Amino acid sequence: MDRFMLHAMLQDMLLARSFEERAAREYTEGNIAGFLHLYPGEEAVAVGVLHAAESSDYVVSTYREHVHALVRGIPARSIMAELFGRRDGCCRGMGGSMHLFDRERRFMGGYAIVGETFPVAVGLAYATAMRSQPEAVICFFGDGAVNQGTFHESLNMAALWNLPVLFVCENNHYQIGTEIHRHSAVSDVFKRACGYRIPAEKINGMDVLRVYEATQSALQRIREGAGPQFLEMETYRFRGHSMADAGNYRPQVEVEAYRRMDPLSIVEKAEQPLYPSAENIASAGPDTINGFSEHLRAEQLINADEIEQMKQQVEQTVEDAVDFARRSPEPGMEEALAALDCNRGQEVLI
Ligand SMILES: Cc1ncc(C[n+]2csc(CCOP(=O)(O)OP(=O)(O)O)c2C)c(N)n1
Ligand SMILES: [Mg+2]
Repeated sequence: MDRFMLHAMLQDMLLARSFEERAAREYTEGNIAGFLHLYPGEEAVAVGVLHAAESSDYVVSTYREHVHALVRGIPARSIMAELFGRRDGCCRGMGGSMHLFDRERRFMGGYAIVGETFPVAVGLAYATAMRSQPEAVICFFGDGAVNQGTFHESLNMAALWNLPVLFVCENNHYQIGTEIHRHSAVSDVFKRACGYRIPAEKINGMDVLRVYEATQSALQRIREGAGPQFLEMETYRFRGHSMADAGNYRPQVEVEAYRRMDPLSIVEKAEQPLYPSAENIASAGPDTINGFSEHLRAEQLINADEIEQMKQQVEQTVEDAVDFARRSPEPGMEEALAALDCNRGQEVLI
């Protein structure tokens, strides 16, 4: 992987973290209403997967989708304005945090219903297959979604029809407050794909390079006609499920241990254990500076000044996004009514 790409990945991870932490602040100040599900801790998944994708691929995501949208290239300004419910947001302020959408960038939505992404992705993949295009559909979902009926129906159809879908499970071990072994009979999520003869792999989702490589190979197989592929990304959210959830059901030691595996700072290539062991916690030490950026520095692929510059750029981008959102007007009733009507008689094959 070239230097330029590594820098872009680091920059996107820094932007993602900063954007989300700022969104949390704006929420507590009352500038963002409704639900707000944040992504800190999981950045390596969105960044690794979407850097391996082509701009012609489609992306479908959940309600925890701001970072997928950002990495896909939707400007921070129009995402922040959407969170603020303003007219200059990517859905003109009428979608909000859980419903980002950008047809031009083939970002086919955040969806609030758990398991809703599967049939949407399969439908898109079917359309793609009918047109014989070398495009893939990337379908993000959480570990909680694999217990929905849509998961099984969609995987079956995708395999049966050899559709170009990459299923990406963001296994952060929790479905709101319920830990995976309490909600799923099989907690190795990737094993479920075997039931539909879909090749599947478990990946360390805290390691952006590993995520990138695994995605690149899976997408290549899809483009060669191998049909659907499945990647389980083991990751962790540092915050609660949403801003309404303090996440107190998790042992503090667990949160701390995962923070020490921060994807922005991870250096080890080895697979991380499913849950942090006592040795893991003890050996992690208090300092996470030996990180992804440290790894790039050690390889002489970046220097301290460049990292500092990147951080400043990211802060400016986020500040500018908030400023833009604040200045943008709210949509009016007429626009809301027009939006309700806009699809009537215009069903199209995308
Ligand atoms: C069909 C349905 N049932 C319940 C909910 C309420 N709900 C919202 S998020 C969520 C947990 C989903 O967890 P997971 O899929 O692991 O995603 P994560 O939030 O961890 O990213 C639930 C149960 C919903 N939105 N849709
Ligand atoms: Mg989860």
